[in-house]
Amino acid sequence: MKSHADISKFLSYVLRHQPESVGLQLSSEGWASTDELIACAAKAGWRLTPEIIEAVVRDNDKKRFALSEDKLHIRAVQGHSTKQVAIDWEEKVPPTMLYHGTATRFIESIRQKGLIAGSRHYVHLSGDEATAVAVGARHGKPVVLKIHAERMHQQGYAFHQADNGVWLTLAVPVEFIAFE
Ligand code: HQG
Repeated sequence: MKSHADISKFLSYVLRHQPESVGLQLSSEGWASTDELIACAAKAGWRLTPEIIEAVVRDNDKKRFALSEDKLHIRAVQGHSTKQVAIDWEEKVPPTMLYHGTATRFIESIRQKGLIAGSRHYVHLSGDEATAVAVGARHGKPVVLKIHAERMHQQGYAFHQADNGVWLTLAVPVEFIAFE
């Protein structure tokens, strides 16, 4: 019996990163047909039902997924790396400061190159420091970088906010990062 956490990891993998690994097609906005997801997952050994999917979406700790109103489609709300997806985000004015959680081992490289998205489509930023600490701890000894988001925005850099509150921007040049 798979736990909701296992199913959430599987959904993150196919809805953000490797839909083709189970033969799934996503729209450019990231949506998959729920029925198709269930069929593709079944072939990969995952027994999902509309009820299980709804419960996983509802109970997910970070609200990683969204169902369409009619529940016929599902998507990950951020975090994508797959080329199938290119979300046409609305721009949003960010708060004065945002936070990026990373690990101490990346700091030297970040000092040189700024924050880069790597395999994902965007650099992920948090509105609060506590979330950033948790994000950084996934990679090692956490360190929180303060980002001068409002100043970036004033200089023409675009920001977006996913439905679960995560802030996204393509890259953060070094001059907008406060290392302390
Ligand atoms: C680092 C999770 C060296 C960056 C979280 C990060 C988030 C650099 C790592 C979401 C660098 C990429 C995303 C540079 C950036 N040199 N390292 N120039 N620029 N980095 O996992 O932000 O639980 O792709 O600091 O909560 O850690 O999956 O990004 O450490 O919202 O829903 O490169 O994933 O959400 O790592 O996490 P990631 P992230 P979920």
